[in-house]
Amino acid sequence: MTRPPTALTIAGSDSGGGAGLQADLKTFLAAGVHGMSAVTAVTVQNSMGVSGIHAIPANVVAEQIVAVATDIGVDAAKTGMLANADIIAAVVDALGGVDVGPLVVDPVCASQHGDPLLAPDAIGALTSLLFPLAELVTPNLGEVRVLTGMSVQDVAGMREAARRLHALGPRWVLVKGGHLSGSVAVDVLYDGTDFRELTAPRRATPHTHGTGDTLAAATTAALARGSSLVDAVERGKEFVTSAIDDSFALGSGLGPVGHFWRVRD
Ligand code: PXL
Repeated sequence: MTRPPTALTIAGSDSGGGAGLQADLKTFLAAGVHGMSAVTAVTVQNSMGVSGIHAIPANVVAEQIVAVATDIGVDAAKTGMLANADIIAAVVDALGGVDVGPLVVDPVCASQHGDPLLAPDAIGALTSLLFPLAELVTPNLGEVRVLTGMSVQDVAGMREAARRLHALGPRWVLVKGGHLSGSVAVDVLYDGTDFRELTAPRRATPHTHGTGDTLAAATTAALARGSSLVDAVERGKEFVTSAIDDSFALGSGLGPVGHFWRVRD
């Protein structure tokens, strides 16, 4: 077999396996892409929440990126939990010296339980250093509030948030409206010129742990396989919508989306 497409996730470990780099690697597998990881932090976590966070030394994060990019090659990359400003600076430095293809930045700030996954003083580094390197950033409305101060209530607000985030340097912005109400969930995709609305049915399930990571990972996998940005986001949405349909209870708290709906026989 010739070398398959490759994708790199720069993200934290979720010991419960539903989110973080575990979600990313499962999604890469389901999308037919060889997945690689630069671990940024180890979280101690189960379905009830996060009880510990151990950040990896920033130079070790950077070394993982350089090691895989210089030998194996990276067709597309994504970032998830980055933990602190030192790690963000080291990631930006590493990405300046190697080619990882298009970069998807999922600006992870907190877990679904509200546990912080990014130090509050790292927001500035995220937006000023990393956003300009991004092909796409994928904030949910909670992250929009942290990043812009905006409390978005409707699609008009999502468009304004997309405008403000686009001004920080990414080529595309996907503002995810999953946390608004209504029977249909609307996401707004913006490239600085045109707005596109992507819709999906809203599912009534509490078991959505890992949704954002999975969308960003499926989009990254499609980019690694050569899709255009709009096609990649549409494929990402299709993948995560089916994964939400396939979500399940696990432990006694919030269960994960089902990453293996496509690979199960
Ligand atoms: O879903 C965001 C996320 C990202 N990365 C890690 C996480 C979570 C949510 O819990 O644990 C490691």
